[in-house]
Amino acid sequence: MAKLIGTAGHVDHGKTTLIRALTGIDADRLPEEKQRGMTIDIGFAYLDLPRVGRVSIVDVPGHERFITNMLVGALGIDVAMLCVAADESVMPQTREHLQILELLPVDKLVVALTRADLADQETREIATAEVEELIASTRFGSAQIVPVSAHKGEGIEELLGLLEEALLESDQPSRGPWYLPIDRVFAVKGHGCVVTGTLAQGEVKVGEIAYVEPGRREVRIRGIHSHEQQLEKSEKGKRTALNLGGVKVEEIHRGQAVGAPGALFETTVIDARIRWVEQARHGVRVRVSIGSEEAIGRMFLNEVEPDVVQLRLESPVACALHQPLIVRRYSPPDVLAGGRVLVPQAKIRRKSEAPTLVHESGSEEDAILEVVAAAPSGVMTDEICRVLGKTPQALGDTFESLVRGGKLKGFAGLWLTSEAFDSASERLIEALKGQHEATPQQSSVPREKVLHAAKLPWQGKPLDRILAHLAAEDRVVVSGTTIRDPNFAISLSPKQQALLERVKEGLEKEGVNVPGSLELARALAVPVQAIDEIVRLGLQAGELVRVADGIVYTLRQIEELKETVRKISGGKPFAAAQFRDAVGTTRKYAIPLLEYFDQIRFTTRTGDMRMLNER
Ligand SMILES: Nc1nc2c(ncn2[C@@H]2O[C@H](COP(=O)(O)OP(=O)(O)OP(=O)(O)O)[C@@H](O)[C@H]2O)c(=O)[nH]1
Ligand SMILES: [Mg+2]
Repeated sequence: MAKLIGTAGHVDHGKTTLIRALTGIDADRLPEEKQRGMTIDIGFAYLDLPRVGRVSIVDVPGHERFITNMLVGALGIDVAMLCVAADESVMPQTREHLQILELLPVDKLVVALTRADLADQETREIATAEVEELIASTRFGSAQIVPVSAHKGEGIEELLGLLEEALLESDQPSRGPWYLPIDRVFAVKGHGCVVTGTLAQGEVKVGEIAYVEPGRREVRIRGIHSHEQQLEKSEKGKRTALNLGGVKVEEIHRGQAVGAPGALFETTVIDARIRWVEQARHGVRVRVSIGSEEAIGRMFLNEVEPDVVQLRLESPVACALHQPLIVRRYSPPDVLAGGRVLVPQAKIRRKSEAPTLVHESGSEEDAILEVVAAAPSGVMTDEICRVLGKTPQALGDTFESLVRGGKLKGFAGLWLTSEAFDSASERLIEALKGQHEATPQQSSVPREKVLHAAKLPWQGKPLDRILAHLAAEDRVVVSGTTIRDPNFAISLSPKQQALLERVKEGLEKEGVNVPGSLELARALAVPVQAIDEIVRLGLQAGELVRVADGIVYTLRQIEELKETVRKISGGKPFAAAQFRDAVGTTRKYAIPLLEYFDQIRFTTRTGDMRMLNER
């Protein structure tokens, strides 16, 4: 992987001049910069080193007014070149820049004691001592310090050697799909929109589809350039220009980022693991530098994890998992903390609530299991992806292998560990039994009631799938929006049983031409409501069968009618009229009966004929 060198240091301490001496390139490209002799925005150059090849260099401004631009440059660098003027020694931005570098994933530091020709031996020694003292308390304590003069050429060869050494030693793993925070946008005649930035991770190739965030704008990588070379691909650490198809220059701006599908999230709430420079109070207004963007928002602390903060931003930013960031106070803009993104799209939570943390080093499978196991009644795909900072596409294969391995169960996007599903479904069945006991005259219970009793939040499609799964295992019987325990039979009171017996008699008296509830009510001298009620219970108890609206038979009648069908069919197809005549009825009864037989798969209809399914 390519490494990016970046400068750092106080204003006028010779950063841009040193880059010119090292590379021959003037990184100050803006007319205003040339006119004022001061760097305002980040500038670029490159070096060809014998043992590492071509490396990109980003030059940052030293003036405190342009610190926001300095951060855009610093957020991508692997090896830092801190410039301290030998004749001026350590100054405020020397300290501030060093502080920032320490918070970022910068691997190595080399100190150039610049403008050495302006300092006598004693002055050089004082500056060296002050720099040594400054870096001693940082993680760059062993950094080399080399006096250089860009004007006289002193130390330039030595510095090149030290940079090469640092580049060879620096070891930043590049994990995850590529993305590039956009720091410049311009149009190239005949090519359209070009964006530039430092590729933050991975590898980009010509022809790929990518997304610009925030805004989820789909683009195609039409071409890649790096330091005037046309390339087929570019990699982490390289200054890269991407020619984007499918978008106009006016639609893209610095602060956005472009990345492979799944690399970037549009977000306003970020959980980050940080290191503190100055402990801030809960809810402090901050500036968050991330990628090439500076967003305003508030920082919220966490009592459970003191190194995890939540950043709630006033406007959306593009954000990648593990992306570095720097947090400064809104005003005065002092550096408060810096670190990396833990959850790109975080959920707003209270100070006392533990953030969802996934072991940052574990495998993807473990990470998913960890998130799923934390939610005993299941967690949706979106939520898992949000916590892990990955897209559903990126995690698809891992989900599949977890399901195949029997560790995970998925129901229309709701995921549970196998153990959690077993215990949750056990709870559901227990709750169902409880409901049956509470309402013994109801054969089936509304599923919402059961879920409520089992304290399970399942709903919608996942719920349908879960119940279908349990039904397939014969653990529940589903009918519409109600469910029943397959072993449950409703129990009627003696009085109800007596009335049901009279209704059955009334039905059987008329043979196939069964009376309706009005006729039954009249015949039995019972209110029609009572008939309807007992018929409902009889149906639920499985003692009556409803063939059509208002047409109900007893089980015995159905058995007799089936017997007739067996007789007339004799292994051959039969017509509805044959059945009608054989049982001595009209179409009013014959057709619903035959349709009922089709429905329970006793018969199968083909055209005008029916076949018995039994043999
Ligand atoms: N004598 C001498 N002067 C130098 C040397 N390097 C830089 N300078 C002078 O120092 C001044 C600042 O140099 P720059 O390279 O612009 O400093 P810088 O660190 O890039 O400044 P900013 O980008 O604005 O922070 C210029 O006038 C340079 O000519 C050097 O090696 N010797
Ligand atoms: Mg400069």
